[in-house]
Amino acid sequence: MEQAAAKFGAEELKQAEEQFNRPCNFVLSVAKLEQLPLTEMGEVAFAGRSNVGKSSLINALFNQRKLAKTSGTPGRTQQLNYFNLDNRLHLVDLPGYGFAQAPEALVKNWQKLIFTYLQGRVNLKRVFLLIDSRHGIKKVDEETMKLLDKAAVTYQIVLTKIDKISAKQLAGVIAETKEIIKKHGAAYVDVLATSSEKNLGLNELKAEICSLF
Ligand SMILES: Nc1nc2c(ncn2[C@@H]2O[C@H](COP(=O)(O)OP(=O)(O)OP(=O)(O)O)[C@@H](O)[C@H]2O)c(=O)[nH]1
Ligand SMILES: [Mg+2]
Repeated sequence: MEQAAAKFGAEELKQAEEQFNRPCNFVLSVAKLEQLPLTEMGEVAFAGRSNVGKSSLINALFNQRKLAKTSGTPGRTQQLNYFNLDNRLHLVDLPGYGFAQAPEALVKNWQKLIFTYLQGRVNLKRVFLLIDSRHGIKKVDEETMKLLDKAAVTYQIVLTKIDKISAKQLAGVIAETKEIIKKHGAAYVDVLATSSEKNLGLNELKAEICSLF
């Protein structure tokens, strides 16, 4: 399918927005795979480099400021954080990858946790792979994409922080991103463009999530 042009109609976007106004709450932080919740409930996960805006996006989706902890310091989220939306689905905030300033052993530990989770979690319906719209897809992101292709986990690229770039730059990064996506078997063709700060593209993302459940 081509472009987000009008993938969802006004009514669908409104319904999706309403779904996300339902009660949401933090469930638990998972530091070890054994702690993953045993549940039938489906989930979507937010992955991406440190500081790309995963936690901010989850807060913006829930229309809350402090549900997921955010920070200007990369590496803020160090565990898999589970949030429950209306007892229907879980949103999972993942620790960022590609952040090397923490002690090496710690970094290795998170990465193992994230990647084992991404490859093995049956409940996982889709991964939203966040990419900073100012930088586009980097090598480390492509490595994650390859891993997701291999694990056959469907993932969708979500550009973040689009309030920081011009419309022209955004069009450029979307075009570049779509070219890269073509090389990846498990990547979903539509690219979403969002700003948690300025509330842009959030209803489209909500509609994508709702369409999975
Ligand atoms: N301008 C702008 N800044 C944003 C946006 N989203 C996040 N930020 C900022 O980016 C920084 C990192 O945001 P986080 O949400 O903590 O990033 P994260 O991906 O969860 O980072 P880790 O937990 O370290 O992996 C914070 O300073 C946010 O305020 C956005 O849409 N626009
Ligand atoms: Mg975070």
